[in-house]
Amino acid sequence: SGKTNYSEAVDYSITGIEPGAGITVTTEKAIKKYDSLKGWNLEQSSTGAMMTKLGEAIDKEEPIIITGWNPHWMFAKYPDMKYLDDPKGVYGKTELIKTLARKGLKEDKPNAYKLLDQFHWEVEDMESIMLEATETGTEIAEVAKKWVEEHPDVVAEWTKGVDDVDGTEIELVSTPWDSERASANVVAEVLRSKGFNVTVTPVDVAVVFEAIAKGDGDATLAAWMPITHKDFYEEYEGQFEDLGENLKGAKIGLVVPEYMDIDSIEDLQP
Ligand code: PBE
Repeated sequence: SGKTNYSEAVDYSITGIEPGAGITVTTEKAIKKYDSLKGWNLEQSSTGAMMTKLGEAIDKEEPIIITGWNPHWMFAKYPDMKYLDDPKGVYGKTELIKTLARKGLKEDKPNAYKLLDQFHWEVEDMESIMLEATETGTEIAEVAKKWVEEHPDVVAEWTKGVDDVDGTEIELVSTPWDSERASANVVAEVLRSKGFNVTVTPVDVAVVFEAIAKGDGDATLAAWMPITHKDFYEEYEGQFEDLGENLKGAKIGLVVPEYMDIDSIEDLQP
């Protein structure tokens, strides 16, 4: 294609995150679908390890291909990065983050259900929390609490028609990424302000879906669709209630530094 061949320099390897992530599952599909990725492998470890390797590669201007996504602070910290085009559409175009509730939540805890149903925010809101937490080294829970205090008008919309309760327990199940730690902690804080006794449990993606389907947890704000969590969603479809999106404009894909002379997954070489 006339582009630089980086295959040997990166050892035919995409630098990825945790084995259970939706983006990991999706990248395994990409490796099967693209001839350009024949013989490649996805190196799985953790989000923290991937970010460390990304930082090291960028310092030395070395090639690296990561599994990237928005919202995340990676593009704030390293603005000179690009998503590789995905002509086969394996990663989709844009993702929604959806709220799912266990069956029966509406009848059992109508005020919690109403608040969860009314919760939605913007990419910039979620990113501002993640960025402040990482830049200042503050716990996301702390930053989320402050965000809630500073946004009374938005919070008033989420709590419209929600009555105060007296210690009703509610369990949010979530994934361990910063994006979902931000949303879960914000909503937990707002639920607490209405008198709920809230637990946030971070687990693997598969366990999030299983817990909601079996009624072990009350709700999640962490379902990335239509691509990222498709397999999990379809496995349990009909066993949970889909409350619709709480955020629009998320994205997943393969991401590289701008200094790499490629634009598409098809510019990689087997
Ligand atoms: N992520 C961030 C997750 C969802 C949120 C894209 C790394 C994943 O399951 O892939």
